[in-house]
Amino acid sequence: MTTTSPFNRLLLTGAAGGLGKVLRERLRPYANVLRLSDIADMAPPIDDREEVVPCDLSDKQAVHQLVEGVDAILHFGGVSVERPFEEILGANICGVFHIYEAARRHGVKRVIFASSNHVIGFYKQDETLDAHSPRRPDSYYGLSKSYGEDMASFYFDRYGIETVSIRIGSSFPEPQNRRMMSTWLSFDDMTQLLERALYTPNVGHTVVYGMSDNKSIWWDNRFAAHLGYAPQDTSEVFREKVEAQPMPAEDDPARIYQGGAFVAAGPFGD
Ligand code: NAI
Ligand code: 15L
Repeated sequence: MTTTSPFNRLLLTGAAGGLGKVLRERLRPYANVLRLSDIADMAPPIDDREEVVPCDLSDKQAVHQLVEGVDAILHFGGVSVERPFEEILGANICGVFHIYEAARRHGVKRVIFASSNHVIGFYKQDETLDAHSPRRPDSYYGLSKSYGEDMASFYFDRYGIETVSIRIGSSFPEPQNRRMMSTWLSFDDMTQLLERALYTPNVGHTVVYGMSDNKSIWWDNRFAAHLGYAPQDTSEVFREKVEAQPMPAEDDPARIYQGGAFVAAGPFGD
């Protein structure tokens, strides 16, 4: 039986980011106190139901202090696009380790991990995947999210810390191009998915694709059916606007690969 009574204290990392700013408001019903963290500047607390705690995810001791006293973690912080490996390493790879290790030491039992479609970005757009499809990361960024999912599995198997890894497609106010007609996740659907991820019992390590009820999709969420996620929005309402854009060339990765342009980023530092 699920409940939506608020957690005492939730931690949101990445609170200064695009999604973080949206979730700061939307997560309020789920926590008596929302602890907001980022390396970048954040707006000050609006009331005593918010705590603003700056933290660099690559700093193990700082993350340990950040996690003290929280009941669950929504881990959205980190580098969110393709960058040189060295930048991804501290924020995403060390960062996710620091989050799980702090969760273990402080007895936190649930993490929601903002994974990404870029863990499977090298599949073509005519392929349909589920959570058991072998990963095909399209970037150092995608590799870091793939590592984060493995970290989640390990901390569940070894320590019983449960995680819902959300392979977010494209969560923006509107789909910005043809590819996002398939990958788009509305903010309302994202919020519903986070509610399900926080409150569904016995999730173990569940991988779910974060997409709205789009018409043409590449992902099958049957292995996450226990979450009861039922998206209400669809990219269809934006089709005319999106299709007014020029069609990408036939050999454009945006038209071929699920990960779009990420498959062609880099190399760096030559
Ligand atoms: P964003 O780039 O706007 O936000 C990420 C935040 O993480 C930023 O505010 C940044 O300052 C912070 N950050 C970076 N390095 C840090 C560090 N070392 N220590 C502490 N904080 C650090 O990205 P967005 O779009 O808000 O995405 C949020 C999360 O969701 C990211 O983890 C991203 O990978 C994931 N995601 C987002 C998607 C989307 O469509 N918006 C799609 C797939 C995944
Ligand atoms: C992501 O993982 C990124 O964080 C976001 O900025 C978008 O690029 C999104 O994927 C996407 O694939 O559209």
